[in-house]
Amino acid sequence: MGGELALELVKKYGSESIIATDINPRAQQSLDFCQFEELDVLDITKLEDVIVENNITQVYHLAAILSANGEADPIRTWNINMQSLLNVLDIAKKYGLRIFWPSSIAVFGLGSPQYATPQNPPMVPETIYGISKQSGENWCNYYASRYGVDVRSVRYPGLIGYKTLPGGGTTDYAVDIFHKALQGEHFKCYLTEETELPMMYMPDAVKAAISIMDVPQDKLRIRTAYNISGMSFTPSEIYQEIRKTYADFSISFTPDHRQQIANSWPRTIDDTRAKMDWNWKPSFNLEAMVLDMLAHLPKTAIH
Ligand code: AKB
Repeated sequence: MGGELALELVKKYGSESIIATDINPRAQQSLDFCQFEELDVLDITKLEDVIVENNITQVYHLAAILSANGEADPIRTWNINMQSLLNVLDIAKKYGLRIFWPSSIAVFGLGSPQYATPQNPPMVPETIYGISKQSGENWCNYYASRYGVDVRSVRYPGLIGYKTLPGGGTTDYAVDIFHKALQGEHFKCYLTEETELPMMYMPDAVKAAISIMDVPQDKLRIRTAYNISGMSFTPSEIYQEIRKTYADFSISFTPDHRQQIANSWPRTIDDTRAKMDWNWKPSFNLEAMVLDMLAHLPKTAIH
């Protein structure tokens, strides 16, 4: 999501005002439209230097290990996801920064209602990623109420975009499926055909981040993270939508370990509070998203 968010921020504030950072220096190649710093978010000294030297006022802290990859090394996932957030919150407290930090539908678990999942149901996440996001939400709320840190967050569903390949999430199939359709290959889906999950098209995800950062502070009554909804669909439904353009596209379903994670997540999300507090409204449904993906993907270089 970082590259697409940085691009929108450049359109809004100009390239001189935006610094993208990545632990991997090669990321700079795809971020040549703004400033770039090589940065490991666990390195709090360098993080502080970059912020102070460049008079940074807002930080969008996106770095995290996602749900499926996180299970391979839970302690590393916890350390990276939590320590990076704590570094950012501590520096925000010191310099009065405004922070965006994304949470996820992974905060919910088997005990949460699966349809129209409300803002604050029982939440016992099944993955270490979900545990880190839920703890992160509580840290954000704590820094906001105890120190007045202006931190803002949303619970993203699976994100679908054409500019980058997905990176270790449970919802990644919904991006991979487009690449297979375009390459004329058979798609082996790792979830069952009826596994419905909440999803969002990348332009809506970027819009959510930028618009929650623009809302006057007193409108935001939730400082953990807001539920936000885009669309919900099953593998079978997105396949049928893609087949309207690629009639010969074929699919088979062989659930793996990611099925268990998906089973513990909501099917649909109730985002009433986000609508009420900051006028959240997504622009893309399944049909519009598929058409837009298929229009852009063939022309896009994947990094
Ligand atoms: C994942 O699948 O891990 C992410 C998420 C829903 O947060 N896309």
